[in-house]
Amino acid sequence: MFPNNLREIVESTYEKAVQNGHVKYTESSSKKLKDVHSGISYQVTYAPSLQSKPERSDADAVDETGSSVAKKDPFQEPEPELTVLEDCASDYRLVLNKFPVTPNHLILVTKEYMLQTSPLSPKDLLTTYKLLQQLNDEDEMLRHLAFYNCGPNSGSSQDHKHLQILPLPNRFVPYQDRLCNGKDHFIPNAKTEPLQDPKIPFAHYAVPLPEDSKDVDEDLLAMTFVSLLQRALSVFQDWSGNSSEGSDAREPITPAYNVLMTTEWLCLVPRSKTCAKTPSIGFNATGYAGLVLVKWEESWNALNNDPSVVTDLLLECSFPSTAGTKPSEYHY
Ligand code: B4P
Repeated sequence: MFPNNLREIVESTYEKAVQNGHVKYTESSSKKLKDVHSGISYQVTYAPSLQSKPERSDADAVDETGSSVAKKDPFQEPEPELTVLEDCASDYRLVLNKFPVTPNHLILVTKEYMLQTSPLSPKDLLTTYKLLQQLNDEDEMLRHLAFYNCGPNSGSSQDHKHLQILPLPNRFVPYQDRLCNGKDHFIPNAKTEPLQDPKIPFAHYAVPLPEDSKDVDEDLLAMTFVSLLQRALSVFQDWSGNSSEGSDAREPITPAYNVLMTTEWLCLVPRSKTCAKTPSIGFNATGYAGLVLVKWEESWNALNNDPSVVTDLLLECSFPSTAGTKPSEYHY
């Protein structure tokens, strides 16, 4: 499906693009932290130079004359210097992230314009899985995380459908690894719930993927994804007070979620908002693997003083865990 030397192509395209200024790499410092209450390991990355980067805006941009111009879609015609594969499984392009904090950060972009609010298709899922397989290197202990920020509250800033792929930090163990380790693949159904770590306070729906990659195909990934999406949509249904429980009606929240995938597991996290207030931190899907990007010194200090703050902030931007509760007949 992909060239055997894909990693070399990625690395050489990246090095060239940094040298010629097409990739704007952000310097940062990182620290590993552990929240002993939830058991989550975090890698917190501090990048103060991103403070000046504007937050997501749905308004049109303004040109030098002050006139409104339509927000540009950077994935419509990706810069050739950032393009790793012009054709990826016919429907996609593989490009470098123009503003990475981690080297070799990739984006899988649909050739045809599709919305970032649409669910992942069977082909999106299998192409991503195959890319992860191709990029991972057991001998070098190199693993990758793929993620999809779906909907504005999930931390996405671009509306053209795209998944992202990041090398995981060396020896970093996301909590999903522990949760899924040694367990067989299953498709959650009315009787079997996806895995959630009872010590983690926010909702996170995980399923181990088959150990033998030959068993992984579009159908298996699509059925697994849909079963996780059903759980996430039920969270929004309950939130708006439409469930049989008759909880007080609340302001509805537009459904948004993060999808996280490695070759070992698939995980989905329903999201309520992008940014936590105090201390101020925005999260995309990477946060829900334990990789946290911090732009402000006050936030960096607060997390270093007490890593359990990260878990509290992740909960603030998502929903409480549903571990141990059975779905009702009214759920999706
Ligand atoms: P989105 O899904 O829409 O947004 P995002 O990755 O959350 O990044 P955002 O833009 O909100 O930036 P943030 O300050 O949170 O993805 C769109 C992606 O397209 C972005 O990654 C953007 O860089 C990229 N892009 C925009 N214009 C482009 C162009 N012309 N060509 C190619 N790519 C283009 O984060 C700043 C950076 O750090 C982002 O790259 C983000 O992905 C990365 N990041 C965030 N958390 C991280 C973590 N924990 N570890 C490593 N990197 C992290």
